[in-house]
Amino acid sequence: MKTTLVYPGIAGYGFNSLGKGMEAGWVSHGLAHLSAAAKAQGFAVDLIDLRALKGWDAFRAEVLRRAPDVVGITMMSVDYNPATEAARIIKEALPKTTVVVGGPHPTLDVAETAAIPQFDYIVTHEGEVTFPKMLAALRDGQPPADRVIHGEMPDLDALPFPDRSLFLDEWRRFGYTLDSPEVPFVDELPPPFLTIIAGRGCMYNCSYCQPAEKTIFGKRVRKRSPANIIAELKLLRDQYRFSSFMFHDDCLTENRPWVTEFCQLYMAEGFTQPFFCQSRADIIVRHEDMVALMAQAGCRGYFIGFESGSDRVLRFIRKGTTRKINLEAARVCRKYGIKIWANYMLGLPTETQDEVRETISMLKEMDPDYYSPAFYTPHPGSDLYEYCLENELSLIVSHDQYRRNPTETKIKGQDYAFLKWALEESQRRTPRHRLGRGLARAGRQVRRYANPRKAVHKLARMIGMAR
Ligand code: B12
Ligand code: SF4
Repeated sequence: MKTTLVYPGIAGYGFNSLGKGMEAGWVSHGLAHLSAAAKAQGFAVDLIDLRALKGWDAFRAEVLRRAPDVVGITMMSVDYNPATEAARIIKEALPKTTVVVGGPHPTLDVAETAAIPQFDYIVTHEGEVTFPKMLAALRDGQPPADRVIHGEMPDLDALPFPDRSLFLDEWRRFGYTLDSPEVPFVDELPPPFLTIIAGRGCMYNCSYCQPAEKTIFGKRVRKRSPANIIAELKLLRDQYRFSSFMFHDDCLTENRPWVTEFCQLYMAEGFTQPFFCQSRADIIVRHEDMVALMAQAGCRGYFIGFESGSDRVLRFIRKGTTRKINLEAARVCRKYGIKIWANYMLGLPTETQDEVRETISMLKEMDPDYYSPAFYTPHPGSDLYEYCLENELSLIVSHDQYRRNPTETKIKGQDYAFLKWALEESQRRTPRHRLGRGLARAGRQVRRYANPRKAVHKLARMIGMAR
């Protein structure tokens, strides 16, 4: 009984994109967990990662070569087109193969997923308990009676660690050799770099996101214990000698006792590798001592969803923060040497140009280390998506457009020429900030390479005196 999992994440960079940034260089923890759970029950599992292939002909050839009995496809809303095309090709090439789909989109829009006849089974919610049970039932000639199956919620600490080799072996087969298991993305996180996920769900209620997460993972946030994470990190240290890593959790810092215990264990076990995680401005301001502890343990950066510099817009999206809190959070991060990866959105429904300008001025004042702007994109499963549908505001015509990248028009009534200007302006540093950053970078050059000439040149470039 052979099982092949399919990762269809090519909506962003297309085929043959492996290694080109986060979207094309990170493993899917969903599939890695499914693989580990199925292997633990004795099933043979491999992977076809569309990002590693040259095109659909190559996919068909891979499917025929492997001839799996069961294929499991994961699917975010943005993956709908490649995931359905993959299912179509599988059924055409191997009509007897059972195709199972799961992931965020099948959970959030069961009806649309069920309308695709090539999906024999649709598993909603979490898959680690249910998928191996399905495989056993199929192997024993007793296929499940229902086409749509509600996945059982697992005990996270009881799960085997995610099977990274599923991805890494497959990538290696395609000649992808990097000095890192996953693609690093900032100077502060040197290779070998890895991603890890400590829990599921989020207790907050931002309208552009929820209730999607609560629908998929349940209302209560569940975390692996700090000891369980440390055990995985020890294994990863032995296997990959990682130099840095990043937590994928939606908001790692929401559970203060968990964070405290993790940091203490991390330091006690002798880990010094730097890491990034996601946090929120209000948490950072409220728990400065926790920020200090995290910095001491090795946290070098927070991804923070500042989203807007307008209090009216922040209320509208139920962010639970204010412009003042956003700015204060940035100050706290600076104080403890934590880099700021600023996520923010432009072109939200009801947002005026004056409010967009408030976001620009907030970013100028904040001077984040990394800018991560998005044109607001309505995502299925969120309240703001429903609002956009009810008010006929969505300009999205294909699932491929469910990307936050600021390249396409998304919302009726927004002036995208203005938003493109805002996008650039929001990232333009003031001369004072440019100079400050030039000095800091030059200092780093001197320290890192002991090369004062290079450092002086870098500084001259920063202030526009050299090319
Ligand atoms: C890490 C992450 C990323 C990473 C890595 C993604 C990856 N390769 O997994 C990066 C940064 C690349 C990323 C990018 C994007 N992401 Co993202 N991401 C996440 C995040 C925070 C964690 C994912 C994760 O590992 N979860 C934990 C695992 C265990 O859960 P899981 O993958 O859902 O899998 C479980 C079940 O769904 C199910 N399952 C999944 N697949 C299958 C298959 C079968 C056969 C079965 C039986 C079961 C099953 O079983 C799994 C185990 O229980 C989630 C939010 C979240 N907390 O999940 C958002 C999330 C998945 N991302 C989201 C979005 C919107 C995006 C982007 C479109 C954003 C953008 N840039 O525009 C891109 C799209 C990338 C692409 N495919 O082209 C949305 C998806 C919403 C939707 N309606 O689809 C989420 C839910 C966040 C949110 N609330 O908005 N993302
Ligand atoms: S946007 Fe972030 S903080 Fe808000 S509900 Fe979603 S995951 Fe939680």
